[in-house]
Amino acid sequence: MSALEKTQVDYDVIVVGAGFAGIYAVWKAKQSGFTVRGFEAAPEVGGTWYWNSYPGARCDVSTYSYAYFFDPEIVREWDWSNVCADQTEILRYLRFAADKCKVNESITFNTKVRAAKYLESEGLWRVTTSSGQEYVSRYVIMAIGALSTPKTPDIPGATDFAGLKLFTSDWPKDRKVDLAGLRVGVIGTGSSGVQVIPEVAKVAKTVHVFQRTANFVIPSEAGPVNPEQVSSLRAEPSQVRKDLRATFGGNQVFGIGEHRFSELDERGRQDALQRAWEGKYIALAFRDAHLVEANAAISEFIRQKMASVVTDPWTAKQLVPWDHPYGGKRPCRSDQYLQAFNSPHVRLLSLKETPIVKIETDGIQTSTEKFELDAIIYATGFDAITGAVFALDIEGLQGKKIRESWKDGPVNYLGTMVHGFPNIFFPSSAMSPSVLSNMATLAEQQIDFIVDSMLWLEEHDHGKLHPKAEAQEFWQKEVLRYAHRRPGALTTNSWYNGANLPNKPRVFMIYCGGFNKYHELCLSELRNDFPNYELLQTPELSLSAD
Ligand code: NA7
Repeated sequence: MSALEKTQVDYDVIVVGAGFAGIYAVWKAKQSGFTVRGFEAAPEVGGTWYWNSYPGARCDVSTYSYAYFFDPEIVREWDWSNVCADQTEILRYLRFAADKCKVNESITFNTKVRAAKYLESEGLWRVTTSSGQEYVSRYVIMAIGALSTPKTPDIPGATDFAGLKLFTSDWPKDRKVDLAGLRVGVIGTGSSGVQVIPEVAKVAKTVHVFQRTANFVIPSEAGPVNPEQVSSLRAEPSQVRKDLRATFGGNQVFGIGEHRFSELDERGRQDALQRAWEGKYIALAFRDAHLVEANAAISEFIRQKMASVVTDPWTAKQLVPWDHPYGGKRPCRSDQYLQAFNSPHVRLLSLKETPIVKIETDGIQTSTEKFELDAIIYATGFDAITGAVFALDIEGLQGKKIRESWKDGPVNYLGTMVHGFPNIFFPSSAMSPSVLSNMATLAEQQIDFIVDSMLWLEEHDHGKLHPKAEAQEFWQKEVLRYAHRRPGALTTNSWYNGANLPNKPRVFMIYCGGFNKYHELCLSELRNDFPNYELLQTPELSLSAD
């Protein structure tokens, strides 16, 4: 009896996760003639937009780009209420898209995948859920997200607190959280903290914000949608899709400065900065905004703007990020965050000056003061990009675990496939344009690349594909080469490079060569029969030493 006869294949494709990428993956794979099963830990679709349901949660990429464009009907039938939609609206949108594409029937909800093991002699994957059920497939798409494994609070006494403990990354869904009249502490001032703090300040008796590192906070692009813009998107969605893939960031930008930094005198630079501020394109105030000197001018301009909003001089100084350039950490967007600190019941604590000593049953003790609290909100971030991969037990050729392959940091080729792990794909993961691009555009582009790769394999005797070790090494160098060019990428403590977790390898995990370039590289593999990959036939023959 042959190996193939021994193991029954349940599905051609297993898709793990039902966020932006997972929903599209299930649809696209089905459309392409594959049998598909999706697994999702949550009770419904949404991914990030399901879990992060804290008050104030909002996308800071505009809905003109942060949306699906594969289906003209979705584009034409959905009306966004805001240029930057909030979490409730994006979740409704994803439900709508999933219904429209009839993907729910192909997804098993409330089911976490625990492990995926490559059955080498059969060339198949065995996927195990946390309840122990096993399914065998020929391909696996790990659409598990880049920011889906929250960081556990690493503060002494965190479990002792007897009051209300809330996490922005897992906000309660079964009840309305009422913070009215409560004394609330918020730990963390990244995008989630910046968004939740003003909302909490609207109802709480007091808000104490425990800040470890200040972040750049610039005005939001949120506001009423422009009907003309919407009409133009609806006219030819497939063209929009193409156009987005030809941009540097996978999104439409609000504007870009007319001149290079180097062409202008000091007066001209200040004028350009002010124009960009008013036009909401401050990050692109100059044509060469990516250069260190231009970035330094942009950073300084934003610092001044931020400080000017806050009345109390000490608080203003603490809220301004002096220790990194703009873009070194993920910039936050809000029109209410800095302003909230002008309210008498909102107080900033700088953990650089007075660190938290411990959390106690009734509050937080810093090195100088005790704060009695009714609720603590943790907005402390994620084990970004690699966390979701390591949360699974993934075993490839010759029993090698992905944990082992990635022990010094993630390695892959074109951000989707890992040497030694045939026919398993990782969209939205490490070494892709990832979180420095528009994740919705990326989801569609990567899933197209992945499904086209699977179709190519179908035409090549159902072979198994994985990148060559040398292609992976090349890509690692390429990611680093572009990181060197990005101000602050290698010098700032950020979750972009693993610095937000102790013992995490310090590796910059995002490809910054541009979405357009990335897309072209993917297409070139498809057009040239995957020159940087190894095609294995069952039984597997080789795994290059790495
Ligand atoms: P972030 O951006 O990682 O922010 C987490 C914040 O929590 C950040 O200010 C951290 O300070 C702070 N933090 C983490 N651990 C601690 C401890 N132990 N003590 C004090 N402060 C701490 O996560 P977000 O959820 O805000 O945003 C993630 C992304 O989600 C966002 O960029 C969007 O893409 C959506 P630090 O900077 O590490 O000093």
